[in-house]
Amino acid sequence: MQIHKAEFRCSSERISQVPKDSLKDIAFIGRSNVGKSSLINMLTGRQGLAKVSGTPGKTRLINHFLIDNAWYLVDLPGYGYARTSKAMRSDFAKIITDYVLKCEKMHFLFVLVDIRLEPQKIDLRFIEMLGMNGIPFGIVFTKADKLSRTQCAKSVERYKATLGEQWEELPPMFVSSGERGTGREEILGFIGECLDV
Ligand SMILES: Nc1nc2c(ncn2[C@@H]2O[C@H](COP(=O)(O)OP(=O)(O)OP(=O)(O)O)[C@@H](O)[C@H]2O)c(=O)[nH]1
Ligand SMILES: [Mg+2]
Repeated sequence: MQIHKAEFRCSSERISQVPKDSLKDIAFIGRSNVGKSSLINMLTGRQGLAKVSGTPGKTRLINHFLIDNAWYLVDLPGYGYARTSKAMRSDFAKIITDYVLKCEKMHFLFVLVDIRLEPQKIDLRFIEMLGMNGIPFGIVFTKADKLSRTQCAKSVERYKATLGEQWEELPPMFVSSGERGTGREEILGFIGECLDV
């Protein structure tokens, strides 16, 4: 699948504010700073479309980007950012869980994890919550440019082994680099199948 046009549509503080059309959302979630916004820019080929920052906690709202007038890419706030106040953090948690569990537009969710890290409790807990609630999701490993190909493969195997302890079926997995454009075709191809376009 190709993306010809990508435009910012709106930022929502709560799910009652998301666009009220019947177009489907493909959303991106993960720990703060994992590379959600960078991945959206890489997929759309538009640097600067989603705001990227070295400071964690940059994305604070549900951001809808309209793609080819046909579907949305959705940039979500990161979870697990320790340096925001407790109240702020629980806000993040609510906005995320509300969107993921209750928003009817939410069609497929990519959970992003940093390929350099061993499986993190917070991600595993989030993935478990998705599984329990029957939310369709896949995993995107980010920042693959920071490791060698062999190290990347090892990291993915380690993740599969960890998830395999709990799950019979593994979710689809993709290796990506926002910097190098790695994984673009695979992820877009998968989204195309998912949207049936
Ligand atoms: N080397 C490398 N750096 C990356 C990659 N993706 C993101 N980064 C860097 O990681 C930092 C965070 O990227 P963002 O895309 O803003 O991360 P985010 O997940 O949207 O962060 P929040 O909005 O704060 O939750 C930035 O400094 C990016 O340049 C990647 O694939 N490779
Ligand atoms: Mg962001």
